[in-house]
Amino acid sequence: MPQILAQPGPFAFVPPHLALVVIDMQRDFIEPGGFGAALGNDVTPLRAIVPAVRRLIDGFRVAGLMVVHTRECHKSDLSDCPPAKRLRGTPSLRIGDPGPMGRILIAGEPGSDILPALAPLPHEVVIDKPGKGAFYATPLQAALAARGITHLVLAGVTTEVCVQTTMREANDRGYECLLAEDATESYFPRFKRATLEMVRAQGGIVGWTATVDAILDALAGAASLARSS
Ligand code: C5J
Repeated sequence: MPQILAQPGPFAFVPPHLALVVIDMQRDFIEPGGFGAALGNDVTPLRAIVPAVRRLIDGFRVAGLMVVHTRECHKSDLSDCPPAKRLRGTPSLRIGDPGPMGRILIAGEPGSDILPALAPLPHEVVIDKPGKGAFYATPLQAALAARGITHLVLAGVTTEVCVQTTMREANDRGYECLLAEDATESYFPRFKRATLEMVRAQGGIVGWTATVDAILDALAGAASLARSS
């Protein structure tokens, strides 16, 4: 069985059952004027992972494996945004308020778009999610089940919020999960470091972590194994 060189140990997978889930690489989190910036964050560190996320997506596409993209966004009438979520944060610019990229975190507004460099292909699954986790109130589990997916590689932003929440949701649903270390980022470097440590602690209590290079090497190795057998 192919393996990714990971921590706390090798991550074994069978290629057709492995999918990539790219979390919330949206303008609202990564560009100035969106939700992330409205919360007072410096968004520039998040932009730095775009090339690594792109390499990962390309590797999965070349291998013919499933790629899923998620977007954190809400209906325009905010009926799927509980006040407990909307009223937290900065009063000056809340979810649904007009901002430089349209209404903040609202589906269909320019800010909720995935960055053009990482745009989904027409056949790829795009999940709009009202929560931090990608399984809550979405068809993600059904989409993965329809393709027989059992193993997930996760990437995207932010590491300790939507990425970690999704990874924990997936772990509880029985998926084997690996977080791509250099294809995820946080506004807070120490939160990213802590998340990576938490995930792989205690023998991989939430899953595995590995670099993009290690993941791509394993995908290439699996492809050459398939060709030679
Ligand atoms: C946040 C996310 N940080 N995509 N969303 O609110 O991590």
